Amino acid sequence: MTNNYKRTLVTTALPYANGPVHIGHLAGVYVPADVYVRYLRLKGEDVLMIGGSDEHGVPITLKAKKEGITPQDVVDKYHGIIKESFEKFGISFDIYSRTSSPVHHQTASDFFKTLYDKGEFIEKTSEQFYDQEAKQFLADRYITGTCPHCHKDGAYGDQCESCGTSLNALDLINPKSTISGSTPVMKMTKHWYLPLDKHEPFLRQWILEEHKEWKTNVYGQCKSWLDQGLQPRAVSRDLDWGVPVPVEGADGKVLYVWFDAPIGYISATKELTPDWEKYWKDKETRLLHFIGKDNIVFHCIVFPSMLKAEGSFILPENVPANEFLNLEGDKISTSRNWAVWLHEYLEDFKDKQDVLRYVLTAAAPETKDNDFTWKDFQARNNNELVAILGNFVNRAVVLTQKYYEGKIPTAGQLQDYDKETLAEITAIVARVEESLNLFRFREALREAMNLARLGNKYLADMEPWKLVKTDAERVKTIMNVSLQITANLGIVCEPFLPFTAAKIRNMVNLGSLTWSDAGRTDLLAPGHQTNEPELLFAKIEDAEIQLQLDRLAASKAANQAACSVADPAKENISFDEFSKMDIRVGTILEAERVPKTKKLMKLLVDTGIDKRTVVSGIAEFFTPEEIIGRQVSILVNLAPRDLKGITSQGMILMAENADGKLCFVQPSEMVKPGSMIK
Ligand code: B3M
Ligand code: ZN
Repeated sequence: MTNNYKRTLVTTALPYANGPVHIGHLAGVYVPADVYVRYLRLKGEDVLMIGGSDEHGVPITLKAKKEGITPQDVVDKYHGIIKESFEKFGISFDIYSRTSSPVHHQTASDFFKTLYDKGEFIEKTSEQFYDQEAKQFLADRYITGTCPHCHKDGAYGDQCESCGTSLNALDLINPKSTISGSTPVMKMTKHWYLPLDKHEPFLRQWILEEHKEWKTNVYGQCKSWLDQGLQPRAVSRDLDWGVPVPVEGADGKVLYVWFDAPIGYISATKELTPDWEKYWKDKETRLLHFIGKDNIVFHCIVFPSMLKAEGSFILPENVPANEFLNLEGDKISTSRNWAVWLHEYLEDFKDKQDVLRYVLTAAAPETKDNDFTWKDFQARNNNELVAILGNFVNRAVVLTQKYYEGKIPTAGQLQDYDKETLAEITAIVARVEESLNLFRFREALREAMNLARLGNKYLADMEPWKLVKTDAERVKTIMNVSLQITANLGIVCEPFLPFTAAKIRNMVNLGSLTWSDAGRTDLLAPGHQTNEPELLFAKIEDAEIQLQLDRLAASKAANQAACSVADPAKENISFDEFSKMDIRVGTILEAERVPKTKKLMKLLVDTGIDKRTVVSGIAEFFTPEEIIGRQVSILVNLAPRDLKGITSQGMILMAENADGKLCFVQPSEMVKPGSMIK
């Protein structure tokens, strides 16, 4: 990391304004960014923290459709909710803007125009998915299908959320329109592409050689992208919501949301200060992007390529991306309502913002995915915040009130243990600082808590409440040392627990402290008046936790119910009737699509009895290649029928999954063709 920078610009991923924010957002991006920025501010550095809502793209228009309102209504509603949640949690943005702002539209439009004029795009007319029912091209999240990488269903046209891979819609297996559910057709359309391949040599040098210090998860993802080889990426879309493409012949086309969103960082800085260029165009500015792992490619490869192509901007110095936070062992999911929403948390745990900030930092998914559990939340509050930090500060301040009417006592002759304790304050502060500089926030928080542990142990060993009866002079020294630790906690806790740190500083009556004061052992002069103690943390009871667990259980139950509304049972039949059906295991030998149909596939099946032709309605779900050789269940004594001029002799048994996809009913192990199903 370069140390000779003059200022730092911290950007935080712009959340889509299509829903409220949850603990995953906070843990992955906003709490770590806020910790870091507060730390730099305490050091007196020139730093800006930029945030805002991402208000374009398909996530917004899909939500609008679902709620029956306009995209503008959607973003207005959620921008407000998101902004308020962040404010309440003390996320200290210098500006929290939005990409629907006029400044942003202008900035993004100009940026595109500059690249266009410089010949940095490739213009290409190609076939794209088109929904004939909805009469619309299917960009990004308007299309879903099976991921070509991890083979999970539900991947979007631009990204698979299961494996995090950024996708090209045309590579999806079994693509489906999310608007009408129909299988899309191909239609010609013109778009502009950023030739990432052209920037590959530069990116290799810049990331793989010059930024070996990036976090391993970030560096590794970049390397794997670069090793796979980069392709040109379309930066425009056929949509009516977004920043219009500012060139001739681009009616009905807008900038791709991932093209305009990162430019939002620039627009927001512009809105904030007329001096914005010094943050974006001066080599002595250190640009840092705080993001989650699903955004790595856009911030490390795509956006830097855009900035490089433009030519006048600096590039990020580091991208400290986090992995994902899970909730009670399961992936956080908006659609399944498997999340802890920030606005709901605040209703249940009023004034406990710092508790969540603490838990999310202590269990941050810094190097790997991590799990948030309510039990851990409770335990960390009760055993760490209450028992260690709260307890220590409370004892120090209460005893000072009791013995000295709140005035700092004068320390006498220091004993070895006092000296060691004071020296440890300085050492701990140095370690907190070292970890913060490396973006290791969990470690930094653990060290900060060690300061409270140090104080607790010191008080427990010294027992001033006993000693006061026999050696009141000695107690003055002990209390002085304890209070110096307390004052230091008022500084080192500030980045992590801003509300608590402010209370601590208020109790010891020290207003403006800076990071350079941390580690000092003379922060409180003898005779200095402290204030009445206030409670920092309260115990969280089992019942409060149970309430949260019950709420999650209700979510889970609702989801399961929604997924399994089974058809009612049919009328009973006799065994004789059942045994009339001759169902066998067969093997598919050949398969081909029936021309001019969407659904039908002609199969040649080895039934063990014979080899026969069956027409099956599975063409939307499988390619011929992938089903040849597969064992299936086939009703062989169904009367033959003609379908599109082909005689179908039997029926392949299929089951439908939750997404409406048909799946084969197969024996659990290979059996010989002709085996009866009975
Ligand atoms: N809105 C994706 C997300 O919320 C996107 C981030 C934009 S950052 C420029 O994960
Ligand atoms: Zn995938």
